Amino acid sequence: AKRLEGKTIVITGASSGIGRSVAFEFARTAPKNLKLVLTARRIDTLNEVAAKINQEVGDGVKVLPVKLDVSNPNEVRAFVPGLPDEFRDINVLVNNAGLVKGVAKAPEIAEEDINVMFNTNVTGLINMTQAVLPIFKARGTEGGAGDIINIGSIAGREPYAGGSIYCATKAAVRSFSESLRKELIATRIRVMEIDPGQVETEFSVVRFYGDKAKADAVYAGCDPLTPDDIAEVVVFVAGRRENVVVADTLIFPSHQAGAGVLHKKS
Ligand code: NDP
Ligand code: 8X3
Repeated sequence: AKRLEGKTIVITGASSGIGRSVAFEFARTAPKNLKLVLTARRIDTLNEVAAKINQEVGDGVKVLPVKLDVSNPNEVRAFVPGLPDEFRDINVLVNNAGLVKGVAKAPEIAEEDINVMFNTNVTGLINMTQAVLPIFKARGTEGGAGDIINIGSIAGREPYAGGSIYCATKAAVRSFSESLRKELIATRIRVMEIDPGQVETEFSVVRFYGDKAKADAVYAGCDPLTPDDIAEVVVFVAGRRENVVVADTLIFPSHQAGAGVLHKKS
């Protein structure tokens, strides 16, 4: 907790699921002098998350909700300059915002779905990273220069039918994380990737365009991870000693051993 004290943490996609849990977990772990910048498109939901965090941990944590669509390059460009001074000295960026749309197979995949997945999961993540890196680089080569934590997926390692675009976006995240770590070798900036398996969030509801019954069927007979399970890992890697880079992690629930390799209770 001491190592996180006084840090400014930016989380994308903090209105739901893993990102929301990451916000709570940072606040619980370092309830004194932490600054959290919570971003997503649904600002009302972010405001509720911010209020709940302060209700739970008190006002030692300063929470700033910011409406931000990471798939919109203009909004990303305006993000850092638009932050109040006291929230601009960012230490950790958690690139979590992401989504899957549909289970269509080529050549039936909607162009709109292809674009929204790539623009959010890949271009959005890259643009956010580039927006924040100058702040980290200005800290020079001292330890603790800054952390980029990218949320990938098992889907980026093991592509599956009906997920070609989503899987390709997560493979791109993985490739970008690895290149970036190499590009930043002369700095003390840490690039860390966390790849979850099955986590029950709004992910499947979004995949099935709001059809809750179809989303529930994904988890029937399964015992999926909770978003808190992943949040604990995110906060763990951010809290390691400055010279420790948890470069790469893969986290499954116990009934999963690959993308779509799930043991379901009948
Ligand atoms: P949720 O749907 O519950 O949360 C997704 C979050 O991303 C929401 O807060 C949403 O906020 C935000 N988001 C979506 N599009 C944008 C955008 N254009 N700009 C800003 N924020 C956006 O899903 P999860 O919590 O499961 O997903 C979080 C990450 O975890 C994703 O990258 C996902 O790919 C990854 N993941 C999920 C797994 C799972 O099984 N659930 C497994 C492996 C990885 P809003 O709608 O308000 O913008
Ligand atoms: C989500 C995991 O396998 O459902 O990233 O696509 S999967």
